[in-house]
Amino acid sequence: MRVFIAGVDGYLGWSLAAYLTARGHEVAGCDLFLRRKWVEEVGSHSATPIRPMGERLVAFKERFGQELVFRQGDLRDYDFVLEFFKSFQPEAIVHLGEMPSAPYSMIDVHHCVFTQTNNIVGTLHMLYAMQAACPQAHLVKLGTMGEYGTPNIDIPEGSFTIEYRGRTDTLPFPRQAGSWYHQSKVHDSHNIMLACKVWGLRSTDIMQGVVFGTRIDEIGDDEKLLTRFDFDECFGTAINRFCAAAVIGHPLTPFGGGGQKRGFLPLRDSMQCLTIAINNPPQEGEYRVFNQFEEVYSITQLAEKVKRVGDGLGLSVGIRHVENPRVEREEHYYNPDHRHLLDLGYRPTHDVERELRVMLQDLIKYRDRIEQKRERLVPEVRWDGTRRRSGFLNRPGP
Ligand code: USQ
Repeated sequence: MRVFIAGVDGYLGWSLAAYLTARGHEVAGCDLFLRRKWVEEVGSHSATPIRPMGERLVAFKERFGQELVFRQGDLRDYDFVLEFFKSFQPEAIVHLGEMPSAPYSMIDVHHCVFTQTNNIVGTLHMLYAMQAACPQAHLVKLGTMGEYGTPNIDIPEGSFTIEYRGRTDTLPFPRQAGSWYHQSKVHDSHNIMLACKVWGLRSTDIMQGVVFGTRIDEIGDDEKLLTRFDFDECFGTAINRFCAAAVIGHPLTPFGGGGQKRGFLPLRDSMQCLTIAINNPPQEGEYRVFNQFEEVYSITQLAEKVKRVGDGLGLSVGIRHVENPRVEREEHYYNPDHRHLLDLGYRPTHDVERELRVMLQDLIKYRDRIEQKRERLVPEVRWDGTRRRSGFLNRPGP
């Protein structure tokens, strides 16, 4: 299949290009290298050293014997998107080209407005370009489990059937995002839903949980092919940050009480799920939603897991709760469905501790790079728009 990946230089995009090419798909992608700039802007770098795209592409061709068709460009430039779709004629389009950080979007008015315009305009351009150049293609759009928030009832996959004043309908489940970033994904979902309805496009909107991991097998041991691994407060996700902290002897930092629950999945499972979605397109005009995660854990449970595995490797891992810079529930009900991918054949990696061991062993090699940015492990960006380093809480660690 011809697969187009927007955001192919990123954590998921680069991994997916390798995963799909190794399975015989023809892959093209674009990127504006904004992720590299944002991480630099917040004073950090990827723990794994990332090569310039030119070198990455040469190493890619050497490993897979097939080129990754790449163009640098901006999804906010409609002509760029349209022209690429016209010439490549993708059968599947995976949209990973968005600003993905909740804290970054909360920094100030400029970061909020940038996040929403960048994400929403880019998605609208892709929808219009699909309609004009490849209306039969399948859009696989990365949304987030965070679109739903943490309601006090079960979370279905996208929609639910509701009875109101004696009448019944199947409607989108309410979205209650907790950051400007998550809210941008809510707006995207609504826009995609409309494009499917009025133009007959087909799309899978993936509500993905928090991803963790340093590698997928397809990338092998060539350092030039590694995907990025962020651990700063904005672009590092919880488990990835905990693993980076563990290898340099910095305490793991559950925010507040640490009872926040989320769905998590390893990078290799994220690749498996996206590929299943690509291989099983919806019908013309169909907008469908997959909740994509392996299991639900609380932040405290995760910190305990990282500690157990890290201690087993001789790392002596500490856990210290810090003041929560976010506005979020720290104790709540959380029970989202995730049947659709399992029905299509998703086989989850149940051995999270094995995955954590691989991650810690990989990161030990890059201890010096993490140590250089040690300061970035404690959060500063607060949801009320101020900036202040969170203090450690006196609460005993678990
Ligand atoms: N958290 C801590 N300590 C840390 C980092 C995070 O307790 O050092 C907590 C946060 O307060 C939050 C939870 O862990 O309750 C998850 O935070 P996160 O930074 O790992 O994830 P989040 O901000 O929700 O965003 C990430 C990705 C985003 C994706 C989302 C999926 O950056 O692109 O959409 O995960 S989900 O969380 O399911 O919405």
